[in-house]
Amino acid sequence: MRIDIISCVPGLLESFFAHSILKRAQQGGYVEVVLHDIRDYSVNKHRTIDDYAFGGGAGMVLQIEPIARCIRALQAERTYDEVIYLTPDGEQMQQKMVNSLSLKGNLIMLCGHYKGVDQRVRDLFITKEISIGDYVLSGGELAAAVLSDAIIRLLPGVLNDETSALTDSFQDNLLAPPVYSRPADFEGHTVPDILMSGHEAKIEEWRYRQAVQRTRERRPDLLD
Ligand code: 6GU
Repeated sequence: MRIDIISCVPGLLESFFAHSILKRAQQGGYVEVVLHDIRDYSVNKHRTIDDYAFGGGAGMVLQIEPIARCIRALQAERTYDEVIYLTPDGEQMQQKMVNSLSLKGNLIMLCGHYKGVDQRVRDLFITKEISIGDYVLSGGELAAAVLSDAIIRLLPGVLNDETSALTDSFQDNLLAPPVYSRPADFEGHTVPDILMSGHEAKIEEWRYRQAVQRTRERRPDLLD
């Protein structure tokens, strides 16, 4: 999989992709993440990428020309399964959506900024619009980081223990059960006996019941 992220502040994302699991995923050849600066595709010598909104109103709008040039340059090199625009008025990101995107080949993610992008970018180039929740961020970069992270960790081989993504919260509409590690006794606070019993089937059953209980308490909407 290759993910091309188009942004006017790509520097925001550089260190994010250079660490931990995302770094290993790229080094292991499971994914290639390429950041693009919209300004590099500006059509004038001042390298401008935004302008006032027609009809007036506050806020600048990202213009269509630099973005069109960038997307077209990418599409001339390879095919993309989706051209995603990260925007608070998009479809809300869910694990199911992430699972399906993790099965795709190449993705473009366009990060909005200011008051948004010229509507014609969305009409002409975008195949999917995604929001990461009902709150407003100052740009789409963090949303692109969230979406990329959620996708990349699902790619086969990326996680050390391949089964661990299967036991994530949300993967079966249940929150994950509690986990414990050493020491078995921290200042009198002990670990549930069942986890120390070595009885695998009983431990699985306990975890399942904990997951259901936690979901009922915290996210009853998931059980509907
Ligand atoms: Cl994708 N972008 C921005 N700017 N704000 C958001 C968002 C995206 N998702 C939730 N809030």
